[in-house]
Amino acid sequence: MEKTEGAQSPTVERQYAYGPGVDNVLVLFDKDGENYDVHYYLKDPLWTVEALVDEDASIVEAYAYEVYGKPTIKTGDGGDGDWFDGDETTATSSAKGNPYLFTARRWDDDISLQYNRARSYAHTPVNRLLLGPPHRPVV
Ligand SMILES: [Ca+2]
Repeated sequence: MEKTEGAQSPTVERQYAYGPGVDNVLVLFDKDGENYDVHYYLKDPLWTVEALVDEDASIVEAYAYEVYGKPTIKTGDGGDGDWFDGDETTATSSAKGNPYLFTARRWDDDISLQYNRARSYAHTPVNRLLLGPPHRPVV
C-alpha cells in the first residue's frame, strides 16, 4: 500500500510492507528526502501492535489498549530509557502517523473509530459497532 502526494507527478510518501495473512503489517517506510525512514512493527500473537521500532531496534512509539482496543499512544519513554513502566508520555494520535493498532486494524484518531472492514467500532462512552450497511471494500 502506498500514499502518494502531488497530482502532476506523484511521489510515494509512505509505503507499508505486509507479511502473509490478513492484517499482518510488518514495516512502515516514510519518505525523508531522497531516502525512506524505516520502522518495524512489534506485535503480539493477535497482531496487535505493541510498538514501532527504528532501524536500530529502539522503540520510537508504544501502545497499550483497553478492552475492545481503544488505544493509549505512548510517544515518549518518560525520560528514563524504559518503556512500559507507566511513566510514558501519551498523545491522542501517533506522532509517526501510524494507523495500525489493535489487532493491526486501522485506527482513525480524528473520530476514535476502529476500522474492521465490514464494520467500524466506535470507542464512545457506549462502545459499539456502528450499524448500517457495511463499508465498501477499500481498493
Ligand atoms: Ca519509562
